[in-house]
Amino acid sequence: MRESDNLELKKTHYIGTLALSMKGQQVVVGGWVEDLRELGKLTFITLRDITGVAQIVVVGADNLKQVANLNRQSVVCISGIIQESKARDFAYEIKAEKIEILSRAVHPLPIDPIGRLESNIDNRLNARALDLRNQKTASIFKIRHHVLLSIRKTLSELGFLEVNTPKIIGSASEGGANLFSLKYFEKQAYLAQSPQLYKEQLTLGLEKIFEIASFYRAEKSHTVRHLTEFTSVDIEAAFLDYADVMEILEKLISSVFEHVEKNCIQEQKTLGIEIRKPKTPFERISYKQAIEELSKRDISLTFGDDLMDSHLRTLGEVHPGFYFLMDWPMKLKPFYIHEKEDNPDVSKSFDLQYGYLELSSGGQRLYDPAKIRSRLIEQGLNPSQFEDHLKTFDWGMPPHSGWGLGLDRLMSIITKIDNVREVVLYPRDPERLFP
Ligand code: AMO
Repeated sequence: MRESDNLELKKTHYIGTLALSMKGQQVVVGGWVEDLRELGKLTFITLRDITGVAQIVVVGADNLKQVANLNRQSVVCISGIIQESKARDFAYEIKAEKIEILSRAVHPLPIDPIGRLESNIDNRLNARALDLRNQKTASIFKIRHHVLLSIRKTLSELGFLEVNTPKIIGSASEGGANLFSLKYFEKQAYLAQSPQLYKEQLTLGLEKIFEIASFYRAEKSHTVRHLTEFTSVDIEAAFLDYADVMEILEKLISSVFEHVEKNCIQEQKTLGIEIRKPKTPFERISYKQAIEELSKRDISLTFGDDLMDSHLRTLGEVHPGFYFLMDWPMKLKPFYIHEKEDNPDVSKSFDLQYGYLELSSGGQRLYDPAKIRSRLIEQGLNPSQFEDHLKTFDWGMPPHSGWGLGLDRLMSIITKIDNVREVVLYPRDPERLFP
């Protein structure tokens, strides 16, 4: 509910910048009423903005009348003087002189945004904007911001250019399965599953590129790690082999943890977690070693069998942290992955795992168009649908490698929160299309 459009008070300070050393100074703060205690001649308001909380003392008949019955989560601007506080939780408080009520919260609210009353994840997601007033939820997204900042910094310093590729596409990038189709005027279009083909093509003009964007998978997976719209961090680099891009991924993960450890101290406290830089180098185990390890645990697989969720869970018990699972059989890998020269059944590919969870996959790419054509046919795909892509391989395509990293899964590891829905603002899964 809107109170007034004539804003007289203009916020001069964020709460996080105030201190007792500013005693006597006049400030204007603006935020949300987290708590309000009416004690007769005095009302205490706990006011929160994005940077913190402050105690406001309201005295005087007019001011007291103004805040009487003010619902929690209403929006106010308050001009007042900083003074010492006797309260246990506050070193200073603001003695209100002028109060403007900008917007009244209408109760009952769908969830308790302070988190005193626990709400289940569905109710929280249904009221996501309000859920962000819960400091635990806000901390997740402050950390996410820092993760993105760190990724952009690391990749830029390594000479990668950030690009944006189309999300509305005319044919599949990763093969036909899991594609969302949509009507594009009179034509059929799809939502991109990954930037795979574009990022490979861009290496011939820009050499080293990265993209951070939403991609779409029409998978009816009901797990804590699958979304139909997820954020992917993708890189592709000319003249690098798969060992080189694995090193880049390791460096990037390590820098992200280091950055968040240092820059998100309050957020770690709020979430009750300690974020620590993982030990590098990450362990590197081959697919062949993995199936040997599994056979010691009475799981018998032959070369070429895919690793199912249960297998990855067993491997995750043996390798609980980050590790690369590499050199997968060619037959399990997409058409664009390069084979090993000394053993064409084995690919130059890898997944980055965290325990059972796959965080990233990548590899060295084929860059001989004839080989790509025959791989497409082998996999039951029609090369004629890839002609726009294949023709670029005749324009001076360099050897290249890259990977795609699931940002939402990385966030769930950093924050130690299992369900990726918690670390995405407005998650999309087979059931959830709103808000
Ligand atoms: P892949 O399909 O393995 O590889 O995807 C890369 C990473 O993206 C994340 N991811 C998902 N996260 C949440 N929900 C989903 N439905 C989902 N699907 C994938 C995972 C996964 O490891 N083009 C290749 C990458 C490359 O080779 O460069 C690709 O898309 O963390």
